[in-house]
Amino acid sequence: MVDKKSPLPMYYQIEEDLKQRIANQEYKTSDMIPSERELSEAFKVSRMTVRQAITNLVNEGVLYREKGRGTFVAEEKIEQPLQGLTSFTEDMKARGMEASSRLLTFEVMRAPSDISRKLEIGEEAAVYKIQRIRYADQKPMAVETNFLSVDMFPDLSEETVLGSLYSYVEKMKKQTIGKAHQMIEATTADQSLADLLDIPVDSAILSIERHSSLSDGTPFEVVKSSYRADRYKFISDIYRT
Ligand code: 16G
Repeated sequence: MVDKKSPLPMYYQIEEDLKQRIANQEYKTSDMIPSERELSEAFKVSRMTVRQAITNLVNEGVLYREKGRGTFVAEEKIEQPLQGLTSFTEDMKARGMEASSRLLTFEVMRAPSDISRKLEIGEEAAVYKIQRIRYADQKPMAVETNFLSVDMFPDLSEETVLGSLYSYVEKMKKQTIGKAHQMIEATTADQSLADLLDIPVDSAILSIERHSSLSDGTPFEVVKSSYRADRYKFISDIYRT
């Protein structure tokens, strides 16, 4: 409920009330929430105020609107810690979800110049270009494009990359993965990415590039990933020094 005497803005109180109802499972994932008119009557506030609260929750990814249908409770975002160099397969397993992939591309090509530079291999050396849609419990989460040196992993196969690439590097190739440098930026989905991820065109995307090295410092992969921003948030603990 809202408290008209509180110094907190009404729309903010409504947001908190709706979030509480979602946390209590009064409104569950995919449930339609009451209409603006119903909410404005229940909270005894104007429809404008309700609309502002709902818009804020839509922008936060807590709710989503469907044209002509109503407003629904979104799935909770996956919280991905920024510490720890983990694989998609491990991340999903840690959450009790099942990781799977659809292979879009598996080809050997001459390395584009930025890739050969980042992998520290000869200009135009052969690299694999592997493009996969990554699913969590059968739902598309990301599209990833990995580049790896063919010289380094001559026996890499389509079958292997349908499973975990990191498990192949560590368990089959007996290499130790050391560290990665990662960049995250905001972009939007074009038509083809939107189709692959099953989201509307222009949806927010977290665009990530990772350069990973073995423990001896040898670069072994360059990965460009597009993660659904409606399903993912990256979190980290930061310390004041
Ligand atoms: C993650 C990594 C990606 C890595 C992949 C290996 C991010 C942003 N990206 O998706 O760089 O190649 O895991 O996963 O976290 P796999 O071992 O399941 O194939």
